[in-house]
Amino acid sequence: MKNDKYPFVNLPLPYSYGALEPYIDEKTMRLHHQRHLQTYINNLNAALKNDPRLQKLSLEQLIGVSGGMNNDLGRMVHNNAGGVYNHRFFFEGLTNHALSGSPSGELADALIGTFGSYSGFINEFTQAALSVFGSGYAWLVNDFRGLKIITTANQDTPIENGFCPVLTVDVWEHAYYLKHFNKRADYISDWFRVLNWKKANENYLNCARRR
Ligand code: MN3
Repeated sequence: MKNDKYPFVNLPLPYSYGALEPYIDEKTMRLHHQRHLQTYINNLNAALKNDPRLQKLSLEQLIGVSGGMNNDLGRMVHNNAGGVYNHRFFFEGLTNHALSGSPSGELADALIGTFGSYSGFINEFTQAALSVFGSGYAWLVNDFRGLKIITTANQDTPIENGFCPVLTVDVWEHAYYLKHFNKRADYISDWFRVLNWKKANENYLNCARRR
C-alpha cells in the first residue's frame, strides 16, 4: 500500500466518485472519502505528531503496537489507524459495476469449497453484515486454515487478530444512509454489485503467499 507511514495523506480513489452509481451514490462516496476517511487521517497524524518512534512505523505496525499501549495515545492510534486501514481496504475493493466481474480463479474454488456455492457465500456474508450491531464491518478473511467470515466493531481490524482480509463491507450508517436510509440489506445487495472480484482474488492470493 502506498503512503504507508507518517505523515499520512488521503490517497485518491482508484475510480471517480460517481463510478459506483447507481448502487452507491456519488454524494455518499464524496462524503465518505473526503470527510470521514480524511478525519481519520488528520486525527492519526495529530496523534503521531510528537512521537518520532511511532512515526517510523507502518500503518499495520501502528495497529499492532497500539493494542498493547493501554493509554489514551494507544486508543487514539488504534482507532484512527484502524479507520484509515479499513477505509482504504474497503474503497480499494470496489469498482464500477461493469468491471465488477464474478468470483474467479483460486478464490472461486475456495468459496465453493468453504460455503458450498457462490450463493451460499452471499447468504452467509449478508447475514453476518446484517448482524453487526451499531457500527462496524463484515469481512471475508483467510485465517491460514481457510476462508472465514468475521465481523469487527467500530474501527477494529482483522489484522490485529491475525486474519488476512480478502474483502469487506463498511456497514457504518454513513456508508449508505443518504441513499438506502435505514435499509442495510438493500445496501449490502447493492454493494455486491460493485465489489471488485479481481482485487478480491489478488488479496486472496497475497494471503496465501504470506502463509
Ligand atoms: Mn466508513
